[in-house]
Amino acid sequence: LGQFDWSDPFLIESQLDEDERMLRDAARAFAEDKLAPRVAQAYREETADPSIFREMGEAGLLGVTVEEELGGLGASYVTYGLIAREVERIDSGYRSMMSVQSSLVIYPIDAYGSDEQRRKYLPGLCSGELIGCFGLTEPDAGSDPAGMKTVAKKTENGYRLSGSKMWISNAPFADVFVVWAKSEAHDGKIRGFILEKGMEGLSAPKIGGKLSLRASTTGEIVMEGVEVGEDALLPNVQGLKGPFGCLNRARYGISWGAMGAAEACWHAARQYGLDRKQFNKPLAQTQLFQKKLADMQTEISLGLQGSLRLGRLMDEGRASPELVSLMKRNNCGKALEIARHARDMHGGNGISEEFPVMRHMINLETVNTYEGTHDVHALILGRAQTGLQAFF
Ligand code: TGC
Ligand code: FAD
Repeated sequence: LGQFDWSDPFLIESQLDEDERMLRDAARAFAEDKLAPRVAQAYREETADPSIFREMGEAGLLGVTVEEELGGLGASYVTYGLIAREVERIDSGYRSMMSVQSSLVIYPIDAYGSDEQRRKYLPGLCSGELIGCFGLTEPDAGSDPAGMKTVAKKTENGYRLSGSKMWISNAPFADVFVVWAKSEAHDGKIRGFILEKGMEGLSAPKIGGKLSLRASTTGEIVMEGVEVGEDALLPNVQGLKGPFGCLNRARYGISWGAMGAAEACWHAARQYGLDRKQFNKPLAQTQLFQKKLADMQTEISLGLQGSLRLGRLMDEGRASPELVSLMKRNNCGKALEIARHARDMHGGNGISEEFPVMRHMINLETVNTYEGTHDVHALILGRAQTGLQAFF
């Protein structure tokens, strides 16, 4: 039998190819050099530095699956997941900034856009010179996006959009807005539109007072009769499968990212337990502490192995949306539980910003809610195995 690697029991490292390892290492170096030094202050002051997008772009972390000619790397979905894990090891908010840009803005323009739209927006979005946001959720339509009220009315040369979006990552400093609306000219079907900063009637006020994901900026999108041309419509998709096609990719990335945050908490708790003595012995030499570490190790190893399998299936074009739900739900829920334990294992120090555990714990509350809540993904899986929908 082989050697046990406590930090990588399934030997995931040996299941990656050389390119995947190289890009993962570059992402890790970027996260440690550029993100880790800023995170405590960004979190405290609830500010996201928009120049992070350009830095991520320079490091090749945006739109990695897009073809090279349009600014991407033509890399695999496994690579995308590995990058999400490294970025979220520092903070879920930074991964959020990245995954919205890559999966929710670059992806729909690439997959559903015209050649002109792809050429116009993708190079700038991949380099981080342009910042994107994705507007699906509304004040009265969260888990049930089919209930959206935003409408696009036909005009002589295009469309007029009215409505508002809520809880939109990156919106306050976004240049490019991918917005979903019911289009009267298309029998009320949901269509995607690309809006640009500065259009008349378009504003994106910041949502302040967030107690979670404070290193990422979130806002509303307010559309008061925003006039766009025919060229703003994403021509190649209609219906909810448009936004859900994007969510499949983002949810997959989150399944890796949440495990990155969980690993950060696990490693921090292990080290803390080795360093801190109570009752004349290291905390790590107590049975309760070791049980918690064993549970963390087990769930993280299984979660990472599951995400890797899902990534391989995505690269082969064989992944189902339900499997994405299973991994997003499992890994977010498990990561949140792990972060709560890690916080506890740090004792009083666990509430200090000097240690990352409480920040991860609070962030993971959001990660467990957005992109489909833990319970909504349970209903998706329940429907898939009983044939009975229990949403309404
Ligand atoms: P349903 O009847 O199930 O489906 C309607 C149409 O959509 C298609 N579809 C999908 N297509 C591709 N992938 C998927 N995952 C799909 N899920 C559904 C489906 O085939 C159908 O197509 P068609 O052609 O037959 O019309 O729709 P429903 O209204 O019953 O949906 C229910 C439910 C709960 C599954 C769904 O609405 C849901 O998943 N709700 C959660 C909403 C959500 O995830 N919102 C995320 C907003 S974006 C965000 O949070 C970004 S945060 C990012 C960050 O900062 O990192
Ligand atoms: P609700 O749908 O009102 O759910 C409230 C509770 O009810 C949850 O526990 C849910 O599980 C439960 N529930 C709902 N329906 C059912 C049911 N049928 N049966 C049983 N229980 C149910 N959205 C975007 O479009 N773009 C973004 O960039 C974006 N970024 C976000 C960033 C942050 C920081 C946050 C917090 C949210 C973001 N969102 C974004 C929105 C996010 O996707 C929604 O918050 C999420 O989908 C849940 O919707 P809701 O908040 O309206 O909750």
